Amino acid sequence: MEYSTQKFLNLLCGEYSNQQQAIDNPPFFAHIFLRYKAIEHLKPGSILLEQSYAVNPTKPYRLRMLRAEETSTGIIKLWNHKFKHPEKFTTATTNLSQRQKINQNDLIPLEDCHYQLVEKTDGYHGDIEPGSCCMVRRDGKNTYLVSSFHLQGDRLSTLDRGYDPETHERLWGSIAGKFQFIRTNSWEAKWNQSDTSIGE
Ligand code: CYC
Repeated sequence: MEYSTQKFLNLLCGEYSNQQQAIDNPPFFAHIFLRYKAIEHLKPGSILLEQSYAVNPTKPYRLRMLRAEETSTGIIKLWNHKFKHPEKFTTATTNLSQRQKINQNDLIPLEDCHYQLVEKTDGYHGDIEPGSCCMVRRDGKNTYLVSSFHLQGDRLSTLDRGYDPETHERLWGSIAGKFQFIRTNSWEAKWNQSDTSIGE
């Protein structure tokens, strides 16, 4: 893996909470935990992302596999995947034996939803790859995603919103701006295989 990708993943991996924001602004921001955990036995750069509500931390509401890869232009690309059976991996971020059961066949690539990250003087900025249109079906409607991500030190902020393809009206996502997380715990970004391995 490229040094810059490793450096980004070293910073990213860990647990995050937006507790302060949820306390300050309860009607607009649910209290959420994020966990980014290396999946040690998969290809280097493979990360498990878990999102859960603090009121129900053992039942994540979203589970994704992100795979980081550096492009020739120095941009870090994150390939996004969902799980065929997320209910099989609800404790996988913290439970090694459950995590070890994840294999390539459990994953579904989310086409046109790849992310890209650029390092600037004030940290890492990310969004959906330019030119791609990530369609998200929610509440029976198709929407296109507009998303942003910023990681600087122990602060991570995200904004995900879905819009109607015809009217461009916002159909879901935060009304009151970005979710603002603080990293509460850091985890190693380390994989079993060497970088040159072709294993998945
Ligand atoms: C959707 N959020 C998405 C999608 C992407 C991201 C790519 C569409 C594909 C998918 O379903 O995964 C965001 N992907 C990212 C980001 C990175 C990445 C930021 C960089 C690490 O690789 N999102 C949040 C809030 C939470 C939220 C904490 C608000 C409650 O960051 C919600 N994201 C959210 C929802 C969707 C979504 C509700 C629509 C898809 C769904 O229903 O799961």
